[in-house]
Amino acid sequence: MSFCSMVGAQVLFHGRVYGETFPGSGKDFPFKAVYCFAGIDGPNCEPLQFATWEIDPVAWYSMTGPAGRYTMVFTRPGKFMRPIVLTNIFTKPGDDLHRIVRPKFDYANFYDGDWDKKPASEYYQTFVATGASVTHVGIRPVHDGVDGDGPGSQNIVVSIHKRGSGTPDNWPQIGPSRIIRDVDCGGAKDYVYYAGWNSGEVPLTPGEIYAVHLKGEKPFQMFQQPNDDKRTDCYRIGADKTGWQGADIWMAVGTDNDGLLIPYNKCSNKEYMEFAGGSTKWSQTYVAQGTSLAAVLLSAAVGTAHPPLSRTRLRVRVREGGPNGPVVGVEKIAVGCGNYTGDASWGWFCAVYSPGEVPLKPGKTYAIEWETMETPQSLHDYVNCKGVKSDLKPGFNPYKKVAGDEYSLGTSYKDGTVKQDFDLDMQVIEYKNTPKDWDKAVVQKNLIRNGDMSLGEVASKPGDSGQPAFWKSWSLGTATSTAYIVDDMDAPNRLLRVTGNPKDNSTVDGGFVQKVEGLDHLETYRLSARARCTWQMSNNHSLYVGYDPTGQDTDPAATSIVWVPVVGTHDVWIDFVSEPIRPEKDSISVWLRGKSISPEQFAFEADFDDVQLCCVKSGVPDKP
Ligand SMILES: [Ca+2]
Ligand SMILES: [Ca+2]
Ligand SMILES: [Ca+2]
Repeated sequence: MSFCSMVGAQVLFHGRVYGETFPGSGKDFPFKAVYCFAGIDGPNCEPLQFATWEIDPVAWYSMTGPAGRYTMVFTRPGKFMRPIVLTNIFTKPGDDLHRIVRPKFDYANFYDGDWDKKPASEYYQTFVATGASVTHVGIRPVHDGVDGDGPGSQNIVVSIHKRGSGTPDNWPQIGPSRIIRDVDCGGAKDYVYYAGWNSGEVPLTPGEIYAVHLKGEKPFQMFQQPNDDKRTDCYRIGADKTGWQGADIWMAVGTDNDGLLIPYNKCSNKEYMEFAGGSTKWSQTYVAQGTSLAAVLLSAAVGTAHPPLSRTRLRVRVREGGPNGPVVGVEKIAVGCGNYTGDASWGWFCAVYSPGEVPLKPGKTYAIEWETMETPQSLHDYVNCKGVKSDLKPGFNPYKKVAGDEYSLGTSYKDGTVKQDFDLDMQVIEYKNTPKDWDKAVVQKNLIRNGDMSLGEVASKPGDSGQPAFWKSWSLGTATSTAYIVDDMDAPNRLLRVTGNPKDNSTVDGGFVQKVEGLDHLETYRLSARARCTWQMSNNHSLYVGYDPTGQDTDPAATSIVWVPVVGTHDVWIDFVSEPIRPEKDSISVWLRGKSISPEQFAFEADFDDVQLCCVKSGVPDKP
């Protein structure tokens, strides 16, 4: 289903990408230059894109586009932030969603107010695993200038070790090492460096203790946060001191702890090194680990006479078995995000997927095929900053993976068919679990109180209306009666009933209302109920379930109430499920309504039971 044809008011996504500076600090750490993509379901929507700001307002993002069901991806291949994926973001025209997004690390300490005063040749930083394998490590060496201009450029080897006996230098290594090249922290240079792994390369057991080992060619220093918390600590090896540091160093460790898998990761922080070659189409094969795609990213540039990446779209197809295999799932559109100088543009293309749009079989080979969808028509008005007019030639030039970051289980294909002996610089993010009908998934916690109508003083004799707990009755018609009763056809089940027989221009029109508080404007909620009526639904007799996103529960005539007719067969329970509802602030009121304007041989009865309001699941699926 595609909502892209909608016009009119658009949706605004904005906010920040923040981490916590160190556990318990309560201070936000800004994630700069993170690529944000938001895409609607289906084949025909070009994703929105943005890169978080590096200057004030730092870590800020802002995207607008048409309403629909969005999947959002925050990632920066080649940098240390573990990607964030949000799903089931149901939006309507005019929605304004200000959201702080936070990555979920196994270890994160970004404190730069102190540092190890003496250089060490090796550091071991311990962490407690919550995920199944390591994919991201970020480090930030420092040099205080006391001993000159710093150690100069060097390579640092990063490896992961599982706790064993003795000090961490005796712990066994898990998975392959990575080399971070050209680490230089002299003078004012205190950059962040990164090493990555594909999911599964460095397997972890959640709950166990591991250490990230850094070994330089020359002694170096690290930012650190001194603390007494021995749950994590740093062990250093150096001329001045070998032993536990009583501090945690500036480091981030991202793992498969979020329902995502990254079977094809960018494992080096070196970017934009060597071109693969200009073409209108490129493919790369890889082996899936998850059950459906979440996002695919490709590092590429476009020519000087071509519009920038942010205005360039690629069609993305996933082919089973290899570059000539059948297309699996939905073909999507990728958009670029990155750098633009006015006549040169490079960065990353990304297509985003909701769970199940491209189903995958773990262990099977797939080809990701990228093909430009630009045409002479879409290019013809472009003029670059040097006055060069578009050459009307669509195409793009991907970057190769850099040396030391080869992908062994696949390769690339120029023009989608000509096999190459190198891999494209990409990142593939998958969902580990793909439950059926994820678009309907809700958190199984009923936010309505007494939704099954089991609580209250039930009507005990004719003429008594009873009093259900937490529900208020309301009426707009003079012939309305409301009652809380035992269903005499299904005792001892209790339900709410609206009844009456309108005569002499009177009407039955009323029901029950409940206000639900403590909700979140950033979430949506589904309302469900069952309802039953003694007469066929018509202009004379009708059942409604209503909701008011303002949360008001005093005015049944308010235009803010959305009344949805319950449609079905009379004298049979009808199941009702609403669309996702977004509260204007922090509450929604739920309205049950029976209406009858025509006298009949016997009374109109509208029954309601089992009302639920449940939060729509908007994260990554956590179960199959
Ligand atoms: Ca500690
Ligand atoms: Ca390869
Ligand atoms: Ca009941």
